[in-house]
Order: sequence, then C-alpha cells, then structure tokens
Amino acid sequence: MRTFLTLLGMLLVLSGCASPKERMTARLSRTAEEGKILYGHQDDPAYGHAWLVTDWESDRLERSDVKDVSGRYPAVVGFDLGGIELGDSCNLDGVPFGLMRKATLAQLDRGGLVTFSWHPRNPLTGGDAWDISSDQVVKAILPGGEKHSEFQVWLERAAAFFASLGDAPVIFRPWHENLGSWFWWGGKLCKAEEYIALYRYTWTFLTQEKGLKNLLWCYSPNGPLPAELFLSRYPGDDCVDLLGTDIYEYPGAGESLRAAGERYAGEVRAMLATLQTLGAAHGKLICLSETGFEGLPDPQWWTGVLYPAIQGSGICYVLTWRNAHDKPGHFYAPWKGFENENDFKQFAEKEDIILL
Ligand code: BMA
Repeated sequence: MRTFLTLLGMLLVLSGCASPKERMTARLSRTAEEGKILYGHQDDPAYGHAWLVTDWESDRLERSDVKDVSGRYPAVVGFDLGGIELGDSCNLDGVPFGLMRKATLAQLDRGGLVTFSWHPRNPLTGGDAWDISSDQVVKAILPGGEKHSEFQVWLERAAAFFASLGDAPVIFRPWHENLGSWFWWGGKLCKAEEYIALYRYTWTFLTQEKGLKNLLWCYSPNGPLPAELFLSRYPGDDCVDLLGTDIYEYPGAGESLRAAGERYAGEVRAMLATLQTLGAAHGKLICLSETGFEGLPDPQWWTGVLYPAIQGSGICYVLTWRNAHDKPGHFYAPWKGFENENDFKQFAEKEDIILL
C-alpha cells in the first residue's frame, strides 16, 4: 500500500500538480522506503541547555544544541501550541509564537520538517492540560456542550496560527498520548466515541471550515500498546496521515540502566512493528513522535539503545523531547560539553539517520 502511495506521490510530484502537503508526504514516504530516519528535537531553535533566544525578531535563530554537538541541525523540529488557545503570545514553556513561525519557515527552507503538538489548558476547569479532575471536559467542548463555543474560539486561534504559515506543510498531532490518563482528553477521562468526535471535530474545523490544506495529521497515542488498543480510539483514515507513538525510557525502582535500556528498546521495537503493520494496512506513514531518556544517564543511549530500537523500523522520523533552558536536568538531547556527546555524534553519523 505504501509503495503504491509513494508511486502515486512521485507521479503527482513529477507532473507538477502536487500540493505542498502531497510533496512533503511523498518525500517522507521515500525517506521511509529508503530505510532512512529523520532525527528531530523539540524546541531546538528556541532554547537549549542553559541558553535561550531572548529577541527572536532580530535573532537569526541559528543556535541549536544538536548543531553545537554534531555540526548539523535536526531534520525535524517540534513545537508546542499550548497557550495559543488563550491568545497568549508565548506558549506554556515561554516560546513566542512569532519565533515558532519564523523558525518553522526557516526549517522548511533548510529542507527540514516541523511538527506541532498541543498542550492546551483545561477548558472546563481553567487548569492546565494535566488537570484530570473532571471526566466531563471532552463532552463539554463537543457540539451541544456547555463549553463548545469557547472551544471553537480556541480552535480559531490555533487555525489562525497555521494559516499564518501560508502554504508551508507541517505535521499537527493534536490530542496525543490519549490512551494514558494524564491529560484531560486521556483514556479514563472520556469515552472512545467522545475522543474520536473531538479529533474529528478538530480536523473538520481546521481543514473544512478554515480550509487548512497543508497539515499532515498525526495520531499518536502513548505506547507501547497492542494494535487493538491503538485502534480503539483511532479517528479514521480520512483524518490521519501519520501513525505515531510516544514512548520514553523510565528505569523502574532498582532497575539497572542496562535492563531499562533493553526493556525500552524492546517496547519501541514491538510498538513500531505494530505501527508498520497498521501503516501498511491503512496506507499511512509511521513515526516515533516523541521519545527520550531524561538527562541521558546512559552513556551509550544513542548508539546502544535508541539506534538498535529504530533501525529498519520503517519510521520516517524520530523526535526527542526538549532541552529546558531553566531546568538543568530536563534535557533529552546532548549539548556542547555534555560528557557523552560523542555517542550522539556517532548516532548522527549513521548512514540511515538524517540531520541537516
Ligand atoms: C513536558 C515537560 C514540561 C513541558 C511540557 C510541554 O513533557 O517538558 O516541562 O511544559 O512537556 O512542552
């Protein structure tokens, strides 16, 4: 199925009739078919370990922890829209939306890819995305619900941001990690049909009502999960372009680094094999939409754990989470001077791992 899509994509691209979204899709299909994987890092141009862009309008946005270490930029940059729903000028981690727009266009010019997640506030309680005090939130924002018109305003604001990117093709993966129960749209916080209605409403609003044709939609539950569970809240082939999953390494109490690494790698491999089967059956690209090991305590995490877990998996990209500028231990990519930076360099130099 994917080969067919790649051929179709190539034909469209060759005929000059392809849209920016179709060209990006064809490029990602080709990447995956060649067994190559784009490497990505969340918030990479906005800040890194102990540094932060303070004047994004005059800054050239050329700094990057990944580039400082490897000499190249990540092929994928991730950003989060959390806060856009309130009309804020910066997201929940202090990243200006103006910077995101500028960096997104620069990343695409460079030949890269950009993906957006969204940790919106809780529209019923006013709390944050992690406020799981009510299981009525999704119901309240769907059509007929008491917060529906407010939610439409939230979607308007997200749509206006995407519209401001012009025809730039970017990935959007709303309502992620939805089979865990740590966000208000999580597994125990709404019924399957409510979740599906939420995803589909978001898709319809942005693509049909607002006419946004350049979004590549990613459905990315937390993993690992069996296929049946993954599909239990799948919004439908018509509103999904990529199947993703978020999986992190967390050592259990008393678990050695080696055992934790083996367990994580096994979970990633199994989940990506599931995605590969589902991707082939549904004609979708697949990706490891978020991953990492906070603080990188394993000196060989990149070459010894992550690489063997994703090599040959058929994913088109992998994205590691952010390097907070203000929380010294909260980082998922190395920075210049980090003791194990060589391991990342070796990973970045693998023939099948793409940086820019
Ligand atoms: C989490 C942490 C938080 C952050 C959130 C959204 O995983 O990194 O500090 O606010 O993602 O980016």
